[in-house]
Amino acid sequence: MAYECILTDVRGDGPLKTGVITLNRPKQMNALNDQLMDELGEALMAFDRDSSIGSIIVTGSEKAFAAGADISAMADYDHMEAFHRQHISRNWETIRQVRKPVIAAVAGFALGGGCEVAMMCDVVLAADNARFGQPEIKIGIVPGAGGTQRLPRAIGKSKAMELLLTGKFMTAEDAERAGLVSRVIPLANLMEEALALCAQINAQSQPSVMMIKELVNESFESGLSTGVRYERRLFHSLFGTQDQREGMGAFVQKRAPEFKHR
Ligand code: CO8
Repeated sequence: MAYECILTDVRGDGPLKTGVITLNRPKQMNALNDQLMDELGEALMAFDRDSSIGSIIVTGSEKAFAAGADISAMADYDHMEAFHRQHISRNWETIRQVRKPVIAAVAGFALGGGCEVAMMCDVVLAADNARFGQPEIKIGIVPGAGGTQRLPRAIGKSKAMELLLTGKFMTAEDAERAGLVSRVIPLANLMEEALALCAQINAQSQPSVMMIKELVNESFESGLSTGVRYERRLFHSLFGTQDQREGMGAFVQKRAPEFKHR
C-alpha cells in the first residue's frame, strides 16, 4: 500500500530484519491525524505478519517524533463528534496489538499523543534533543490515549502529576533519570543504536521475545498478581519448545545456542 504520512523501510542483514516506520508530516511536526494513525496501524500490522521481520522501529524527524494529535483537525469538534464518530479514538490502539517488539526512536518533540505513542512502544530510546510532555492541559483538554495512565506507571505519580498538571516538557536526560526512556543517545547516532538494539533482539529466540513482551505488558497494563500468574503459565509452556531444550542444552555444554525460531 502507498502511504502518504509515513515512510517504511526494512533494515538489517541477519536472518530476521527490522521494520522501520518513519512518521512523515514534517510541516506539522508529525502531528497525528486520522490518516497518519491509520497508516501507522497498517504498517505495524504488516510488519507483525511478515515472518522475515523480528522487531520494529517507530521514529520521526530530527525535530519531532510527533508534536501530538492534530489540533487543527480536532479544534471544532463537539462532544458528540469526538465520542460518536470515533474519529479520534478508533485507530489509536492498533500498536498494542503488535506481538513483536516495537522500539520508539525519539528525537525532538514527543508531546501529547506523540508521548503517548512512544509510551505504547516497548523500549523508548531518546536522542539528546528529545523533549517529552503531556501539554493537553494548556489547550483545555486531558490526555486521551493513555497519558494519565502510562506516565505515572513509567515515572511515578509525583513526577507525572507535575508534568500533567503544568504541561511542561521533560528533557531527554530527565526522562532517562525518571525511567521514561531506556537510554539517551547523541542525535547523530540514534538510528544506528536503535538498529543495533533491534539486531540484538532479532538474534534471540522469537517465541521468548514475544512472550516477554506480552508478559511485561500484561503486568504493566494490569495488576501485578495477574501478571505474575500469567508469567508462570507461559514459563511452563516454554518447556514444550525446541528452543528451550537447545538454549539450556547449549548452556550446559558451554556453547552458543542455535535457536530454531529466530
Ligand atoms: N497539531 C497540529 N499542528 C501542529 C501541532 C499539533 N499538535 N504541533 C505543531 N503543529 C504545527 C504548527 O501549527 C505549525 O504549523 P504552521 O507552520 O502551519 O503554523 C508547525 O507545526 C510548526 O509548529 P510551531 O511553529 O509551533 O513550532 P515551534 O518550534 O515554535 O513549537 C511545539 C513546537 C512546541 C511542538 C509547538 O508547535 C506546540 O506546542 N505544539 C502543540 C503541542 C501540543 O499541544 N500537543 C498536544 C496536542 S493534543 C493531543 O495530543 C491529545 C492526544 C489525544 C489522543 C486521543 C486518541 C483517542
